[in-house]
Amino acid sequence: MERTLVLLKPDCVQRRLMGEIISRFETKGFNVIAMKMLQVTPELAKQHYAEHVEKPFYPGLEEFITGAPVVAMCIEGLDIIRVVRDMLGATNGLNAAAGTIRGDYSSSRQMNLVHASDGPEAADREMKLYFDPTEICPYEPTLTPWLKAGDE
Ligand code: FUP
Repeated sequence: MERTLVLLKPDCVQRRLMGEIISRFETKGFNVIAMKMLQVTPELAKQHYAEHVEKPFYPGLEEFITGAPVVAMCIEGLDIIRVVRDMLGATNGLNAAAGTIRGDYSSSRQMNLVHASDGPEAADREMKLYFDPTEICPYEPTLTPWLKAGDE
């Protein structure tokens, strides 16, 4: 089992797409094990996007990500980091394949609705940025035997 950090960005909240997108992860079979709404501060934005802080597009990105509430989620499942990135699609919604979240709902590079960690180290770092360990609520879903064979 693997965990990843998903952020429903301000455009997702403002466009009333939260339920639709959470539903994609739930119907895929992933476990939501932590979730909260918060307003990202400029300080948190700089930590989250540390690798982009010096880039020319960063000021606009910070203005966007701090401009309305976000929903942070920790979700759990097999190979979840890769699978969720695949479910999101390419960064720019105009390039994202049809059927992916960004491909279906976004026409923007900045307003691409959802963030998800891009590897195990990022997932670990980002989960700690948004959640205290006491806020993570793992559980065994009763439908596990109907999601995959026992030897998978
Ligand atoms: P992703 O891993 O798909 O979330 O994308 P990146 O880590 O490459 O970029 C982080 C965020 O910066 C993306 F959500 C979009 C935004 N971005 C811009 O706003 N302008 C750019 O030129 C590049 C990225």
